[in-house]
Amino acid sequence: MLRFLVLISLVCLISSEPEEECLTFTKLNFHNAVVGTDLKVRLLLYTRENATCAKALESPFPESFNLTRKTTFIIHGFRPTGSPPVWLPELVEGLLRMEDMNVLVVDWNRGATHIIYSTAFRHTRQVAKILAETIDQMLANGASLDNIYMIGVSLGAHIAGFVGQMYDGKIGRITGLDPAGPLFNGKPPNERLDHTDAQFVDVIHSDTDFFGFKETLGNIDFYPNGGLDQPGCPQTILGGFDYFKCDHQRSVFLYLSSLEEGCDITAYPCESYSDYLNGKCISCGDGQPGPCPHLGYHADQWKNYSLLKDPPVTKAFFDTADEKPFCIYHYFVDIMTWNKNTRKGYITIKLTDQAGNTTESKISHEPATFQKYQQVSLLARFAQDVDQVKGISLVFSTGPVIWSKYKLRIIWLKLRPITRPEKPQMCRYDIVLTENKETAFQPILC
Ligand SMILES: [Ca+2]
Ligand SMILES: [Ca+2]
Repeated sequence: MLRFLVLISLVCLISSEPEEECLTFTKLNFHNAVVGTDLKVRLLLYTRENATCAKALESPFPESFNLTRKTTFIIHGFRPTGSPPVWLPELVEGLLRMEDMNVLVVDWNRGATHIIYSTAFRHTRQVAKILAETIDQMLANGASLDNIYMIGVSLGAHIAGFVGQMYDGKIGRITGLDPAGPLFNGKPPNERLDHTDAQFVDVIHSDTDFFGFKETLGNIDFYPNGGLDQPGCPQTILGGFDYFKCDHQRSVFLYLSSLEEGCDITAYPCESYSDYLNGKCISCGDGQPGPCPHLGYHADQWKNYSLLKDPPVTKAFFDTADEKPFCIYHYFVDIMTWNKNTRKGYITIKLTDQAGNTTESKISHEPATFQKYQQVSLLARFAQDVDQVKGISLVFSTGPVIWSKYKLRIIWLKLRPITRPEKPQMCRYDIVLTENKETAFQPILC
């Protein structure tokens, strides 16, 4: 009996398929970064059929590489510690969930891993040339440039730009996630990513004062929270390594949230962040009503609007929450007052739903000026939304004082949902606010 069992196991062992090997991203360490690495580029192919187990993309191409599908390249940046990017698996998985496509992870960890940034920088043109060789082969096998999408992070964004340039800007789309600033700031368009490098170029700037590029680079440039620093990121060196990379990396996490359901980040075309904060840019479409651009994967839905402009360049601003999923909800608060004297100050607003859930607005606008019979529109931004507004409470303040010296007499107030315009507008008439005292009331449908 025992012999029989051994025989059966042996037969099974011989007839079973050899286990498929998955290709993984090159793992290096800080020692490699100190010694430095020579450039080596590997392409890891993921499809819905092998969403978690990459195949090497080598010539001749494997059968699973279906060139009638879209192909998305993911190109990372400088790797000062040699570790694989933490966001990589989530990005691959999210893209494959959105669309039946080929995802090609461009692993140039050997070449990007170095403690000296300028060494990694010097490899960028070479990486672009190697990618162009692959794209040439793809084209020879029936692929179309329209179907090529490149997502480049930091240095990777400029690599995508170099590739796009080689095809005269005919590749479908490039997304730059906080494109690298050092050694690129101030450079002419042919030495960096720019809006002529693809049919559509969208860019997220999340660390313009440190690792990121300062000026606009794409057809649409998104500046979350103004683009310099991100909420929830360490403000001091006590935050450790995160202090250096958190703002920069936020661009990737914002993009990732666009691959999730339930929280579309809306951005507002505007000349400056302060104009956005002061509520000057909430209607999209440059005079004509149009949709507002959405950050991330669906940014290309705004392509035709951005290309109407001359030059085809738009800056878009928005605030985010300090953690996943980052989206916030915008409302306009229109107020008409009838005080005899002009009042300057701030309004804080709280919304309550039937169940008693409350959300409070973030206010960082300049003090508003309330003049008799003149409408003031304030932009209120909430980290959470409530489904049905049952209660509103307002506080009027004139500055860092605690007294209740002034009153603000409101003839009417209107709450207009901007992020979710399908929600009803709520109104209230005849309210008197006493400085620094909370006034709560029930609104009615307008
Ligand atoms: Ca360029
Ligand atoms: Ca910063």
